[in-house]
Amino acid sequence: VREELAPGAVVLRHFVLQHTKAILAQVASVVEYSPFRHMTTPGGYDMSVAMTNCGDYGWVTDRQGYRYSRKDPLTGKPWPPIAPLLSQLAIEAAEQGGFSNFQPNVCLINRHAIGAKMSLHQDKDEKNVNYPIVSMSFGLPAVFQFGGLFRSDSVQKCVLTQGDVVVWGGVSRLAYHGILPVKAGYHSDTQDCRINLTFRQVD
Ligand code: MD3
Ligand code: FE
Repeated sequence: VREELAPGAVVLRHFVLQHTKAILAQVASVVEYSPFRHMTTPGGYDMSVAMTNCGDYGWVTDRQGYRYSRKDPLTGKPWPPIAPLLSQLAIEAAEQGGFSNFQPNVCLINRHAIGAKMSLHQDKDEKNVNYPIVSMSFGLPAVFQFGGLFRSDSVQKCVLTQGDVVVWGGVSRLAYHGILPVKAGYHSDTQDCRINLTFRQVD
């Protein structure tokens, strides 16, 4: 089932649903090594979403700015590797979205507790925006907002639930997007949160 959300943005509903437990087990092992933490924006605000990474690089933010870093600033060590199952599924999803040459080397893992949100932003810290971003959602549902190339463009809303995968490529790659505050709820696989994985290729 290939549902086109916008030009270049392909939703694969439930694409990784049968792998949920295996994927969340990999997340748990990443988190043992590189824990979730609330990073600080260059403007000095703590993000409500907690993050960690696996891969050759991780996305980080602090007062110095946004960047990809080979080392986890919290542990001083390299990030743990991306498990083969995760890269394999991300590559398969990218293929379904029409990207046959995707080799993710970053997986940013976001944990949204109840009330956590992500304001409208663009993902533009990656050198080559010809590569897509593949996102996988688990646990509590979230309302995802998706606009255009300008912050002022109108947005469409879309609910992302457990096992949904979205491939963001083409003109959608640089579209403004965000997450509304996660509503209170309980999910048997994640308890009181939403987990989102985004796979990126940064060099
Ligand atoms: C559209 N994450 O990590 S996932 C992010 O739910 C991020 O954690 C949100 O935005 C989350 O940067 C949204 C969907 C998503 C991810 C990356 C995108 C949508 C995107 C990149 C470009 C366009
Ligand atoms: Fe984003």
